[in-house]
Amino acid sequence: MHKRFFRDGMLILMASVFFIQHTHAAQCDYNIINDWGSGFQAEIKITNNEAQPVNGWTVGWQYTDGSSITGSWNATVSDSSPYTASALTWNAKIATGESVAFGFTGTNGKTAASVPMVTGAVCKTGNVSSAMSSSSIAASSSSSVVVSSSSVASSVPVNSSSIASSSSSAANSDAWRLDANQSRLNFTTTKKIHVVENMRFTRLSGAVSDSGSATLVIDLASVASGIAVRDGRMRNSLFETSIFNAAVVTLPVDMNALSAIAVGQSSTINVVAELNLHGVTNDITTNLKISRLTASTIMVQNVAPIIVLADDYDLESGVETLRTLANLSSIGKAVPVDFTLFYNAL
Ligand code: UQ8
Repeated sequence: MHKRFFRDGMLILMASVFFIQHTHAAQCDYNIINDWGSGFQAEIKITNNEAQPVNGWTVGWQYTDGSSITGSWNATVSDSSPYTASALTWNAKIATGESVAFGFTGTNGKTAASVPMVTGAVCKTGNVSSAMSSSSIAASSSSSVVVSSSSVASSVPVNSSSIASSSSSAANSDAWRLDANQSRLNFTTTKKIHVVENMRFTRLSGAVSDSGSATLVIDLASVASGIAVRDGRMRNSLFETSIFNAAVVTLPVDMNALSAIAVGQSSTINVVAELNLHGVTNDITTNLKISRLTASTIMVQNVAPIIVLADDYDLESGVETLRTLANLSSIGKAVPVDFTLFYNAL
């Protein structure tokens, strides 16, 4: 009898030790970064505000308005709703006081982005931090909370500190939307030292919000190099589009400076943008030429090509794989990028 009591007691004790060591308590926030009516960019941020480190995480969410995800980065995201996202090896561990965020783009089911509840064993604590965010407390809850578009309209976009600080109290409705048919984004590759080729991405989307948050989403699966076999190899072996399907550029824009440009006039501005590519985010400091073509159309161009180094985005082994596959003596890892983007006023 005593023996059994002792054994059961030990089991309970062991179970609680296991529970204490392996239960993680973090806050899971769903933040809309940009919403351009037909589509959105959002992130889920997991903040570990407990004493124990988080070792691995999976979160889930569901849209009740028909929204769907078209691209993601920094997590493995399932193909269809209800969505689940799990950690990659490099962001599985979240130390006490630290946070991990992963991003995604999608198409809106209605006319504005919705904010679902984030669920998962890791999401133990939380509170609603802004009208455009939801935080989750329930590991077992399967219902979604959707914030209506009226409350979304009065809230603040959350992104990098630079964007957040430039938009402290403004609404997040779109001011300008990318004209995907007119816009172009090209890059130039070099192989065998002297062979230079122009390539491009054919699917772009994006917007500039009233509060001055600009987003450009580049669908990496739309790479067009002029050779179909090469496109497939670049998708699979270089960009790894099954994991990182979009490259995302975000930057704060001074909306007063933008409205000061008269029709027929141009202005050159210096910007610090963030480029998220292949799971890595780096700053890009560059000059952009903005031309107001009509009252409702602007054109944004690079003043000089932006040179993207494959090594800076963890792409060097992919370039090496392409070199081997095509039996080439060399492929250059410095890639100039140029673009002409058109935006229409909303
Ligand atoms: C109003 C206002 C101001 C709004 C703001 C607007 C706004 C958002 C502005 C944007 C501002 C900004 C700062 C934008 C930044 C844009 C950038 C920099 C975007 C990044 C785009 C990107 C993802 C570029 C790709 C980068 C990269 C490192 C690519 C690597 C490419 C390489 C090296 C490819 C190698 C190809 C190759 C030679 C393959 C070999 C090959 C193969 C494999 C093959 O199979 C084959 O055929 C059989 C061949 O042919 C024979 C081959 O050659």
